[in-house]
Amino acid sequence: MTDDGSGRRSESESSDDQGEYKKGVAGFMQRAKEQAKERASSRSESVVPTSKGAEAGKGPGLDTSAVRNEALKRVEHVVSGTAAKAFTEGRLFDMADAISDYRLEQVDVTDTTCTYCAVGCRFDLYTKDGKVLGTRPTDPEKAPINGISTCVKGKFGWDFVDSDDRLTEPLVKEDGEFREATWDEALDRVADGLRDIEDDHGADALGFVSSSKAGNEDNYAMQKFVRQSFGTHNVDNCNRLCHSPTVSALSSMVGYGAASVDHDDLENTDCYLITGSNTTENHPVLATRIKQNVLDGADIYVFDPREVRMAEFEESHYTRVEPGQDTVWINGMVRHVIEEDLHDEAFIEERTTGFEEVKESVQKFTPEYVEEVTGAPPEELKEAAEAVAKADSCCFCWTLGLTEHAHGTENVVAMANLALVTGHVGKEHSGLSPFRGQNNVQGGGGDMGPIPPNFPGYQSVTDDENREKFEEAYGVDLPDEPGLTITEQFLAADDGDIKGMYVMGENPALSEPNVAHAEEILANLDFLAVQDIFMTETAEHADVVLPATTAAESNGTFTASTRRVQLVKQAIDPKGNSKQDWQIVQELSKRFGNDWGYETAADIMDEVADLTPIYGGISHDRLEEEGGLCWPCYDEDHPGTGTMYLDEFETDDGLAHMRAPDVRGPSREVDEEFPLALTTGRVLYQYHTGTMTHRQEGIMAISGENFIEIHPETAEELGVADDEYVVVTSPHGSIRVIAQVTERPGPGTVFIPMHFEESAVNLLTDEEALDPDAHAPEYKHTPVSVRPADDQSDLAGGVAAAEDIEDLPPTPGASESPERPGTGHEDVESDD
Ligand SMILES: Nc1nc2c(c(=O)[nH]1)N[C@H]1C(S)=C(S)[C@@H](COP(=O)(O)OP(=O)(O)OC[C@H]3O[C@@H](n4cnc5c(=O)[nH]c(N)nc54)[C@H](O)[C@@H]3O)O[C@H]1N2
Ligand SMILES: Nc1nc2c(c(=O)[nH]1)N[C@H]1C(S)=C(S)[C@@H](COP(=O)(O)OP(=O)(O)OC[C@H]3O[C@@H](n4cnc5c(=O)[nH]c(N)nc54)[C@H](O)[C@@H]3O)O[C@H]1N2
Ligand code: SF4
Ligand SMILES: [Mo]
Repeated sequence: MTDDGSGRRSESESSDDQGEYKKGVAGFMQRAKEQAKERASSRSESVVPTSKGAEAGKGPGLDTSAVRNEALKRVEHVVSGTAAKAFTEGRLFDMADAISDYRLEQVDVTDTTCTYCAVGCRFDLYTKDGKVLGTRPTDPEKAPINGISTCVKGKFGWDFVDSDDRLTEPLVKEDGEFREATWDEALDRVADGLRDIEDDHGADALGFVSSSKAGNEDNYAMQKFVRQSFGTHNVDNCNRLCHSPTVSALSSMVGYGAASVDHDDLENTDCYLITGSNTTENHPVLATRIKQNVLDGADIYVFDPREVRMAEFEESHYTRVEPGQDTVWINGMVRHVIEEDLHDEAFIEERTTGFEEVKESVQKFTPEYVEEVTGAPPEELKEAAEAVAKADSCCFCWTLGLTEHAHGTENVVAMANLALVTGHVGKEHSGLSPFRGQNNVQGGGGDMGPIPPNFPGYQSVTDDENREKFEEAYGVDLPDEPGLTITEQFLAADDGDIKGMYVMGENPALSEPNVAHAEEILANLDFLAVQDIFMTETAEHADVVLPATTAAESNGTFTASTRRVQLVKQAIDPKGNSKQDWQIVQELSKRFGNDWGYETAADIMDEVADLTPIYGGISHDRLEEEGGLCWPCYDEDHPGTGTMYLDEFETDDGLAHMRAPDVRGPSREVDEEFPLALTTGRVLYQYHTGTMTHRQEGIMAISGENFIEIHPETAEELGVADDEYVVVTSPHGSIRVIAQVTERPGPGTVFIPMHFEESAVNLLTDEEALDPDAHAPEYKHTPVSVRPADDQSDLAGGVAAAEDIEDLPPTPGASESPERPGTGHEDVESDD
């Protein structure tokens, strides 16, 4: 670490480093260019893989036998191959040259953690004069999760940091227009705005949204600000829209709403059951690790309504299921396991409760019944159930395909039952593995307590002892009931019960369900403050906009999907007058009479450790020394916990509690008017509402346009052709997108990604169909109709709210054939 308080280290600090640097960077660039030239002649991999690992077999700890090399090449291919397609040779050479140009001068190198997804890859950021030049693998000891690999976003997705339209000054709205303001003026306006509402309507008329993109320290600060200054628990974040059903099911069944496995378990298990996860596109580096393990002999079973790339992987056993019916096929597997006497009786007896109830409840889910409801062929269901039960170890992996339903919690209950009945929880290389989403949704979105029911570390607000502890620490009285979740905050705002909101690092104007309505709600608030790195669709409605720093300009920690807490280090100075999230919140807190006096993010982590048993032994110093720690880590001598529940579950009686899931299908079935089931999600190149990836030219060139996947049979019935525009209509609105006719979804199911504001898929989704326990929306099932667009003026411009569908004016110039960017769809299909 250097003395300037940032995490930067200089490559020319010591003569040893200097030598290594020349050899390192120069050699790396040379190899990259040579490889690029070699590959330029072959179309599909026309550009360079940039990780050392792409030179197959040279990674640390890897066997260099020919077989192994071939295997590694195949798995690395996904990562480097897609990177190759996303970036032109010119772009890569620019980056190579940018670093080479500086090679005789000082280049700053900072080891840090990726800002995109929760896999938790670490790497070195190369920076110079406030610009991110590129990334390279860091010391593998500091990156046990990814070693030398990163995906296309982690590798190249950094242009947004230096983007011209970054927010660099606080902005206040005057007569409907934003103007720059000093920090003092902007923060005073925020304090006054919030205080006025509190005075007139009470603190419960305020809603706060914290950020899973920001660090643990930022989120700790946010929840403390909300609870201490306003005495409310109305603080939530995007975990609600994502894995809240996972948290709700697992916390009641096994103790913590988190993965029970660590990265080592995930890389070395004997069997995977993966469902509702497009792992290759959304957790790419993890996907390569899984594939490598499968090539080494592990079994893999994939259940998904779409034949995602993990399903196409040669070694995968893939079963297509209808969307929205997961409890049915999972219960069917539980039934078959018990029927075949493959359940783990000793484990069930010693470590669980509820088996008889579960056994009874699954009786009706015969393979034939399962086939009728979900389409899963009986032989495939039985084979998967038997393989999972017989495997020495097994990881049960899921993401949003299970959770984003109006019955997501029940899906996860069913999945946890299967894992428990087969005895695959609480032992090495086995366990429950929800792949978490945002870079820091595990830590910032949950562990740090910016959620209505819990203080940091899942200490319930309804428990008197916990509450007293935090009341004393924060010097306030706090309610003994949970506050409002984000989805409830929007519904309450619609009813006039929430009057003001503060949104840090979230873009609900695009990511909430039924966004036409969500935007209307944001626009009608008495007061809205937004703290972001860009002027988002949400920020446009704000009274005050506060400029935050990106991960490249911040110090702190992110907690990966596998509960591993890792350092994030400041590599460049904040752009303009932007500040780190916790610094902004600390300044604001002063205006409510609470002077926290934190000087660094490390100070905040020390306070977290004091108040939060599962983070009790975590400090920035230890993380620097040990490279990362998995919670629970109770004290300074505790080594952290990789595999959880080895001895007992974290429930009152130490046992896992199975229960019969309540089996419900989608809240609204398809019908004559809306005959197709729409499921929504992501593509490899893009990230959520696009604030970061839309600023990356290379990405936009190949994945710049929204699309809908339609099965050929369905397309024929609808009279829709590949690459032609269609209008998609739900009970909430319509959008116009280009059709990609493909067998990836089944007949009757269509898929649209969530990344594009001009034809936002959330104009179609429903905000009232929520999971009753977790309040997650039903993003994975919306009944829709699809028709060919009449001509190019039909819904040109992309969108219409339900009431505007009848009479749309033609868009000028829309009849000319537009130059369109790619959808990224073709490339994804041909990879692998
Ligand atoms: N490139 C990229 N990576 C990301 C993100 C991103 O925006 N872009 N976002 C991050 C975040 S926050 C998250 S939460 C994760 C999400 O990671 P995923 O959950 O993998 O993301 P989705 O694309 O929403 O994919 C959901 C999967 O569920 C399947 N599915 C749909 N409906 C059903 C159903 O009813 N049942 C079952 N069993 N499966 C179904 C879909 O076919 C798809 O395979 O990704 C993270 N990683
Ligand atoms: N239809 C449909 N909708 C969905 C989903 C789906 O599958 N289908 N998935 C849901 C899920 S799982 C999720 S997680 C949500 C994601 O929804 P959001 O969280 O709203 O999406 P992002 O675009 O990631 O928004 C993050 C915001 O944080 C800003 N930001 C980035 N870094 C920082 C930082 O360090 N500090 C601050 N202050 N701001 C920062 C970005 O500019 C951006 O505006 O979407 C949900 N919506
Ligand atoms: S897999 Fe996730 S954490 Fe790793 S480089 Fe890609 S986006 Fe970043
Ligand atoms: Mo998410």
